[in-house]
Amino acid sequence: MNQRTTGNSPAAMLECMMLIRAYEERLAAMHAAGQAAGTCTSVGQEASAVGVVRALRESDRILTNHRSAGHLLARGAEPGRMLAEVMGRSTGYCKGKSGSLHISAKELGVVLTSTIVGGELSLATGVALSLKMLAQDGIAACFFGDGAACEGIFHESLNLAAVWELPILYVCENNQWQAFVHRNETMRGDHVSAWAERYGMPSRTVDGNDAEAVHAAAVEAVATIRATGKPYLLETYTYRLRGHFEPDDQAYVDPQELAAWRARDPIATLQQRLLARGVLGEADLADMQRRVNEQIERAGAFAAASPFPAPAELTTDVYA
Ligand SMILES: Cc1ncc(C[n+]2csc(CCOP(=O)(O)OP(=O)(O)O)c2C)c(N)n1
Repeated sequence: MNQRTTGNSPAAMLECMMLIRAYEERLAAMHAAGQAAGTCTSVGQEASAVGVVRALRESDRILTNHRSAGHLLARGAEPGRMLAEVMGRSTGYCKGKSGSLHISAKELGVVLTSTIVGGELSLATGVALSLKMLAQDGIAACFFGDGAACEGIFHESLNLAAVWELPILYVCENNQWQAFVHRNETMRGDHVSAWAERYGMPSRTVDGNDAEAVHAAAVEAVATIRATGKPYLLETYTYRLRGHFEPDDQAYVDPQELAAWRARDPIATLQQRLLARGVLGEADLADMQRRVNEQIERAGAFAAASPFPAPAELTTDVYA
């Protein structure tokens, strides 16, 4: 099921978040079993991905970082083609040549996954410039981490976007970690959003573990960009519940901090809320989980049955 055009209701967002979790947990298990290459998961950050992506239009472009599976799946990517990509199969979104760290999907408007930390910031700013110069419909949405925000490229990009009045949504997924370094060691203050003020750019921090709050904030941010043609910085304050990459025993993480954020798991939070509101019953949740599991099973079978690229493919799609 391609969920691209359906669903920014809380229940639809929840199902997509459950799909992202199941996809990444499957991928981690496959890596542990030696069946797939390594990956960086976004477990714990699903509300941020779904809440923002489901506020975008089809004509909008997405540029993202090494934790991109949630952004792609929220945009409607097929889990089978994503798994195939990570497993190096020719049916993957980039014909099996990108792996998880460089995956893009032109047909979904996902221009780039950058594994160069912060690389997507300047490139997304360039995409926004081209949208403006060509008078095309749509805005650019750029996902990056708090670590990327500590790099010079963040400041240069935001300054230029503000001065040139570019239609871009910068989304800082502040997940508290920058590989194995806590953000307390690399920045003063808790919030990246405050830095936008220096560039005369509107910004906001939202609870990144609350899908409905993220979505409402993203809808407002996107509407502001469309109305003004100017950039906006949205910070989703969240937590990376798994390690930096697979495998990672998280021995460097404060167990109390981890436990506190686990208790605020964005999926369990939304499930409980929708149950309490009477929007969903336990049977509905079980149905959702069954559909998600079936999708991931089909995806795994599709990827495993897909061929590797032919040797002649080695030098095709090479631009430089
Ligand atoms: C330019 C560059 N420097 C360092 C790395 C190694 N590296 C990969 S991910 C990462 C941490 C990035 O932190 P953040 O931007 O907060 O994203 P997160 O991993 O927390 O999602 C680092 C240092 C890299 N890939 N690129």
